Amino acid sequence: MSTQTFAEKIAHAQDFLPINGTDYIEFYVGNAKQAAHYYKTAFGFQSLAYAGPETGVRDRASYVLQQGKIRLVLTTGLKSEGTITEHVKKHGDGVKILALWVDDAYSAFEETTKRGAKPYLSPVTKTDEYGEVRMSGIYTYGETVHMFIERKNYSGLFMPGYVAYKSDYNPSETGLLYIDHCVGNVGWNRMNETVKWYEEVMGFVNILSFDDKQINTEYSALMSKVMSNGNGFSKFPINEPAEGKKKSQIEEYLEFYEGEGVQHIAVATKDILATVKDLKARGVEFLSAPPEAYYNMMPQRVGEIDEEIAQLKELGILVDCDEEGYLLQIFTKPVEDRPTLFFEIIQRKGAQSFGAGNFKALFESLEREQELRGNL
Ligand code: TYF
Ligand code: FE
Repeated sequence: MSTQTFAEKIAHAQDFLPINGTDYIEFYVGNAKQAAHYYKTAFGFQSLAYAGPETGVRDRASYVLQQGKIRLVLTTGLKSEGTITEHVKKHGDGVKILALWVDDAYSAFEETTKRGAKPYLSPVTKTDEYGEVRMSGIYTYGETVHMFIERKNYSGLFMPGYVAYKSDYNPSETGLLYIDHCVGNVGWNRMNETVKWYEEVMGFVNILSFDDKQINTEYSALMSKVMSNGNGFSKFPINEPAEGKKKSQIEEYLEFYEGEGVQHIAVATKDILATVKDLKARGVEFLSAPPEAYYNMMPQRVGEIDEEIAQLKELGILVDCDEEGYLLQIFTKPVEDRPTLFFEIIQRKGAQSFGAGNFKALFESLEREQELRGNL
């Protein structure tokens, strides 16, 4: 382990692409109305904005939900033909767009495409009575897209083209605050290329790496490298499968998603005990708790923590530490029938790492599930 702090590691990042954080995450799904209901009911997202036939959009319907600083857009195609429906046919429900809040969407497009990014959307300015939003987009791994959103002068709910999504059904929030990181799974031997892409095209730096020796347990094999921008607001770990005793969980993802894509979205809370209790009561399914031994070892492994271990154990929450502090995390089961996208709930207490010390404990339970699906 390096002794450099997180701040020292990201100090080398380049600043041709200033990013203020995640703007929104857009899912392409088979039924956006039901997906919106699920994210409201199960995760406590609030109704924000809507676009669809009622607002003059003929080919799609999009529901925008918000909680803390997190915005989710759930989009479905309304015709058998079209990019949304085709995306869903191939990948199932999944993340299409990781949108980044930038200072300048035009320069973001120019700076990244001149460094080799494949264009998705040339810069456009959209206006309504609340001001203007400027946006552009480029492809990252697979069919996944980074949109650049500039909203300096915009006071509307979401962006031009959307109206208020009014609903009488408003379940309470669950304490989700912001996107901590989003992880991508890439194909065999695609790690180096992808890391180089984030370095060269986005000006990011590689702040952490785990090779297949560290993550090649009896249970799974993968490599992971974390890419971060210069202020740490935008963090994209990348996973590549590795050869192991059994089929890598990353390979299982690639088969079922039929390509590269977003593996998990990590959302931050400042009270993981309350958040996870609430999510469980609403029917969110988490990976099974690690074995008893994991919690017996915890005082030795992570030292003193604020939380009661008995409570962590009851909820199956994992703890890991680094030189700067500790973190608490837990992973949901995949949120679709294909074993693809899942969520992570994370609370940081100083630690800026990602829980590598939990890999083995997690993989044990992940692969208990993989085995049940007959894919081991
Ligand atoms: O984003 C990441 O890289 C971590 C990976 O028990 C991870 O979420 C996976 C499982 C685990 C700890 C960390
Ligand atoms: Fe994570």
